Amino acid sequence: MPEQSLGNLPTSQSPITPKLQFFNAVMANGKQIPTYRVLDGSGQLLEGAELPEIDEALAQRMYKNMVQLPIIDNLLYNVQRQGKISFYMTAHGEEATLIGSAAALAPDDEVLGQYREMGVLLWRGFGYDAVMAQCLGNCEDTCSKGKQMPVHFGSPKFHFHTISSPLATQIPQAAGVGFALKRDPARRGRNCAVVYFGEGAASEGDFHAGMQLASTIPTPTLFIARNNGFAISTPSHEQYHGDGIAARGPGYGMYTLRVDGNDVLAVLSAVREGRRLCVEGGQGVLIEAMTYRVGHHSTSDDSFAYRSREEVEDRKRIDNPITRFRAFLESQGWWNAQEEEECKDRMKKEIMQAFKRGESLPRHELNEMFSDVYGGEEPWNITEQREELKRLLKKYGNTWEPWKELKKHKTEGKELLQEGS
Ligand SMILES: Cc1ncc(C[n+]2csc(CCOP(=O)(O)OP(=O)(O)O)c2C)c(N)n1
Ligand SMILES: [Mg+2]
Repeated sequence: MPEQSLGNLPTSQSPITPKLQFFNAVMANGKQIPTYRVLDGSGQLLEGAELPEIDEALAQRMYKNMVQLPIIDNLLYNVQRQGKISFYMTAHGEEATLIGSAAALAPDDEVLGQYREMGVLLWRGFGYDAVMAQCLGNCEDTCSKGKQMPVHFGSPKFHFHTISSPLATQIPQAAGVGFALKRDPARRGRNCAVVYFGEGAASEGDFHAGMQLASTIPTPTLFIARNNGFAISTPSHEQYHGDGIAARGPGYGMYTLRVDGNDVLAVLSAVREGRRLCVEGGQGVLIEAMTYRVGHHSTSDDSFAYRSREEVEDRKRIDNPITRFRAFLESQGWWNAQEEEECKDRMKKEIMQAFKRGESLPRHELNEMFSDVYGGEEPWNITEQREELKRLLKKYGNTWEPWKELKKHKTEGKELLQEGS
């Protein structure tokens, strides 16, 4: 029997009901939001699923981009252990989320990442030398001229905004970037801002500020939540008690999708369609990619203090994003064992070569430490800090420990030590 209409309040479209009934779910019958998948756990097309538009060349490019990530990650993780770089974060387990989304975006969509999104930059052509330059902080680092911690990439050329360590700051900034794109006649309806963030970062107030801004202005901002199960040691079930991050999208009136983040083809389709809605509608869209952080949070973490080795070993195997996509490629006749071997050998050589080259280069001139920190005229505090360093170097001379560091810099700090400088 159809429910009798009791009308609605003058200020709302909400139908009036005599039933006192609280609700606590976005989906009907209290079900959780479904997870969109294209490939099953072993890389076969799921019954009823549609393959995204993809040809052999694109599929191989995506696969190669996924495969290179753990090779770089393993190298730089070990290099940190040797004390050659100060810090590192891997993207182990999240390769499909990163590459599937990168492949779905336009190369000039503005990306605002959290810190695990190096794969997006590499997809756009950043290159191994630039990765090494940033992580080593050598004289070729264009991201911040050696001023930032490793993995804090940034590239105007590749439309990748510089990473900030304070969590979630990129989220309202992305809504602002979306607004700027909307105001620019050359980019309106053509580009969006894309913001990546972890499920942990989504607990920050900035997440809500960004969602609200993109929703109400509205601005073409694509929100990609990487739900990898952990915020350092806090498991996601302690991070929220609702139905994940996706459940919040409709609260802001945003088109929302939850996707299997270990299924690169599902991520490709999801982000293509999400991007279309975002750019054509000039509005915010939310995608929650479900994945698993296989690696430790960072080189400063030992995750076996809060999760079992068995769990990690299981998750490396179950729905592994790389082996799953490889199985799909092989089933299409687009890849074989020989290509796999050659590809990995070549990448390992190229990555090691880039590291060795990067390691042999000096750091930027010491003076660069103080440049480009702020735009415009140099503020007094930077001038003061430069003078202080000059004074200390001159006072304590070359017996002082930091003096030895000067040798690692181009011109060995001479620009600061010269009389009258
Ligand atoms: C405002 C702020 N609080 C705390 C931290 C310390 N911190 C760095 S990463 C992190 C966890 C973030 O987890 P999540 O957003 O899920 O991203 P993931 O590391 O899982 O990719 C924390 C608490 C920080 N960088 N900034
Ligand atoms: Mg996380």
